[in-house]
Amino acid sequence: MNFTFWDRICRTFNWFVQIVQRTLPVPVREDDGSKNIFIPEIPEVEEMNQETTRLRWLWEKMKGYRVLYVAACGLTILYNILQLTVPFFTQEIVDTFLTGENAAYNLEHDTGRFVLMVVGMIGVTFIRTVIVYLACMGFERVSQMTLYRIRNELFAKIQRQDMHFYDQYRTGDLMTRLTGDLDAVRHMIAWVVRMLIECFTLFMAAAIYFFYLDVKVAASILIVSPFILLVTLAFKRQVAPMHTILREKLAQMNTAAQENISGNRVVKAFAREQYEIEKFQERNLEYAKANKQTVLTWLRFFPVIEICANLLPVILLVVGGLAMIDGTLTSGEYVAFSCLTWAISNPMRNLGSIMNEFQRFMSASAKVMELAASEPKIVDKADAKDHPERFKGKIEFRNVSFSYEGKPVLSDVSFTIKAGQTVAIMGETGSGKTSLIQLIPRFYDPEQGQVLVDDTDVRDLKLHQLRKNIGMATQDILLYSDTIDGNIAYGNSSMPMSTVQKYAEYAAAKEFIAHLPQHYDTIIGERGVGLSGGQKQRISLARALAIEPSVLILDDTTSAVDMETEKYIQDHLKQLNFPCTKIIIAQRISSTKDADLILILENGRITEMGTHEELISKKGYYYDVVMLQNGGESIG
Ligand code: DUT
Ligand code: MG
Repeated sequence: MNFTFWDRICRTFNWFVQIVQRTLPVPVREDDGSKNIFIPEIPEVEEMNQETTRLRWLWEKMKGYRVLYVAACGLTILYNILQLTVPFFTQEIVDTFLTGENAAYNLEHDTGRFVLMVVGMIGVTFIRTVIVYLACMGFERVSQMTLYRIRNELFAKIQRQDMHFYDQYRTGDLMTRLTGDLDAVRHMIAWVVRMLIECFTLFMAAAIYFFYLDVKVAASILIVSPFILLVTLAFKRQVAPMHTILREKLAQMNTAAQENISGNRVVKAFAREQYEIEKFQERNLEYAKANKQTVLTWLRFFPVIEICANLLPVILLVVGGLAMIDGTLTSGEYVAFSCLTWAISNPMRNLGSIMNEFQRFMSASAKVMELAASEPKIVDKADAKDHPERFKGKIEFRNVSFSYEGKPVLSDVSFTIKAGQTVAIMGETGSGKTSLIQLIPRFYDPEQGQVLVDDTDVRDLKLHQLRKNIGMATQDILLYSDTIDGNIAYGNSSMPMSTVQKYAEYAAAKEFIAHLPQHYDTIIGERGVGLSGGQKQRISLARALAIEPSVLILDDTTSAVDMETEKYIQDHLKQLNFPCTKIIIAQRISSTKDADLILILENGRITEMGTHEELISKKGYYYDVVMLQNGGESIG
């Protein structure tokens, strides 16, 4: 009988080994129904290194909550060990009071002990519930607080990034990192680790107890566990790249949704709703397919694990039954085994889900860590000069050349603007006007040459001090969904209302604000929805003026306002009650003709430079523009 039994075990072993071998090969090409997803081979050592690095990073982020976390882990171990008390009590009750030789006698004469055991069982269950509750509270608190900390850190990181970063990352991808990816990190702290400890403790405690009860039966039951471990490890390897793909598909879907929602006006203008719906459906389908692929991977392993888990009661029935017939196992011990087979099978079943979530954490944490580690290229020098006082506003470009990712935009640009002067920049679209002014507040650094403010290279100044002195109304206007007052006072939250009103008047915004339902308290929509293009430009101008900057940069700020309003704004700009150097990018001669200096940019080079009169007499680009705008007559 025994020989047949072990023979069967050996045959089962061979069968499992074959299944595992069949599931192990990587790399493989998985058919997702539309296109193949290539699963790359990940070197084992590198995989282990990545896992340690990410877990170490997580541990680092849990600083301040580590004691609580370890306590929660300890409580998890404790309540799982306490699970064993139930079969222990059951075994005692069955053997002593229900099935033993003296069961009836014991029950009659030792009722106190019987009651004590039943009460003990209930008491331990109650204590276990309290411990489970405390452990869950601990895990939740640590995970939420760690998540809160990481999210704040990431947001601060994003805030301090430079333009290169924003050129590189898309909003939808960043949003995925701040939401879905971080949730996977939280899940790791709150669920994966807890389940891992739970499974391990339960399994080990049950295994030890099994061996204490009967070595042969215990060994027979536990023989399947190494297979489960192998199968789970094989699954973990195969599912790892799936999660990387899944996460990418989610980010792509989020990006599509975000870009579409923020660009909804363009969609409507071109009646492209159906096209956009189909585009989104495509991304959504890709994400669903990647999800399905991941689930299918699990489903290939699932039957093996399920068969193993379901084998346990059968093994117990056969081996335990035989042992009982042999008289080496009591009924109580059999019941104890029976009560605890779930403590072996459940961890086996759960291991797959745990590995799945662990791999989700791995791909998500890679994205989060990448963001956390990214450093802006444009930062303060270690020995940056302190310049707390107001800047005078002298600006100089010395042989400046600049390019975007290797694409030349400015070449050898040199000019000087004295403090308090007004300079106009003109040039064809794409000639580099916006790029040029972006070098002054160091949105980008030049590749060659120097940009100097008050005779100091901007790279030697403190970014914060430099930018505080520059008021900018950008070409692409972004207003916040806040009140008109909040938008104008954006540069300084404690700005008095009188200042807000004064600069709204300078920017010719006073009148239309007076017609808004709540005047300065009117809340405008995202990106200034509810205002006309010209109104938005005027709020943006008022916002730049309100910080009373040393250098005022206006990039096409009056392009959408009528000639009369533009004249009004120009007049007010001439009479500002604070010293200010003005750089005005404009296409209309009316905006540029009174400037102290006019620069003409062509293909990133300054081709003309001088006053209105000087440039007229040059009869170049400026002269042509003047003639065009005045119907063939030059204005003096
Ligand atoms: N460019 C890039 N990447 C950017 C921005 C611009 O490659 O992020 C290119 C487009 C263009 C050149 O740089 O060929 C100059 O662009 P800029 O915006 O400086 O031109 P502009 O003179 O301000 O044009 P517009 O009058 O249309 O505002
Ligand atoms: Mg521009």
